[in-house]
Amino acid sequence: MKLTDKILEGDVRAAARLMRGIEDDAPEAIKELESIYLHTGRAYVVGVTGAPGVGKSTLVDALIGIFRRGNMTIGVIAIDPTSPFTGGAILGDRVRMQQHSLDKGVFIRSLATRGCKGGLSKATTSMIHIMDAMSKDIILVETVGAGQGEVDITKVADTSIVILTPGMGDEIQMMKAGIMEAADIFVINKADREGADNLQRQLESMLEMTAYLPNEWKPSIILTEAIYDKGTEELVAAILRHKEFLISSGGLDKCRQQRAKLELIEAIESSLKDYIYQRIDQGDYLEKLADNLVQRKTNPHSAALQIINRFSK
Ligand SMILES: Nc1nc2c(ncn2[C@@H]2O[C@H](COP(=O)(O)OP(=O)(O)O)[C@@H](O)[C@H]2O)c(=O)[nH]1
Ligand SMILES: [Mg+2]
Repeated sequence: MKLTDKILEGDVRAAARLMRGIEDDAPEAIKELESIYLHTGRAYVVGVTGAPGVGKSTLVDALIGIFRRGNMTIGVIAIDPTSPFTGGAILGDRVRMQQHSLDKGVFIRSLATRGCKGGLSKATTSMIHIMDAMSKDIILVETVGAGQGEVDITKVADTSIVILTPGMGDEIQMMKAGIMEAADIFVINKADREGADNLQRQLESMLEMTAYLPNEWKPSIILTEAIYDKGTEELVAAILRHKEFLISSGGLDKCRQQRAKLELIEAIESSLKDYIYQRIDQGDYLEKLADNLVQRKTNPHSAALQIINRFSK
């Protein structure tokens, strides 16, 4: 039986094997994804973003519990660029989420950020497709930061959650990173700590400065205490409200069209690169052009155009 068929039946080992292949950039795995893709488009993707230590994993863990009680199946992708696969944070995530490890309705996968030639955003998209094909209803993607580094989670998530905590000064950082526009839901986690009200007021006044049209989503602000499972039901309600909004406003279709276009553009770029490299590599064409660059006989942009002209004939 083909790997795809097994994955469609929910075979966890087959899925893990394909994911490993994707991380290794194995050609068979990439081929397999072509058939996987045709069985995707059902899952709802929720991005959970925030600085290290704000409580993303704790919150994801709580969300899994609530969604499972509602009989939804869950996929989790944990990405942490600061630690390798066996490193502290991810190991911690594993241990924390272990209570769900015997639950067949939950599939958790950490994504190593090193040694993935295809790029992290491509790998993340592939993981999402595989979990989608496994018929997971909700896919939670935990990632540090947005708009910085390789993974721009807002590009792959239907609902983007940005987590802040009182008194960390990350409010300011987040605003700088342009994260304000990216959040569909703001979570103030560790609301048991001093300064939560203050942070809430800051966020509210920032949102008030933005003029939202009646057909636009105004981000929600939810206070949580993830370790005590407080505010988490409210967060799930906010996620479902946002989902309903996207469906009724036609935003979900638009969002998915944009995402498909983005994936197409990425595929064009990488196919084109492969195609040209394969042909160029047969001679010392690149070396000669590089020599010309060193001697300043040409510039990289013109040299690139020269290559494109040569291969478009
Ligand atoms: N006081 C308090 N601590 C929390 C809360 N949520 C998480 N933590 C703690 O914050 C630390 C970092 O949590 P973690 O989920 O690993 O953060 P991540 O790096 O964003 O995934 C852990 O020690 C958690 O127990 C909360 O609501 N209140
Ligand atoms: Mg974490």
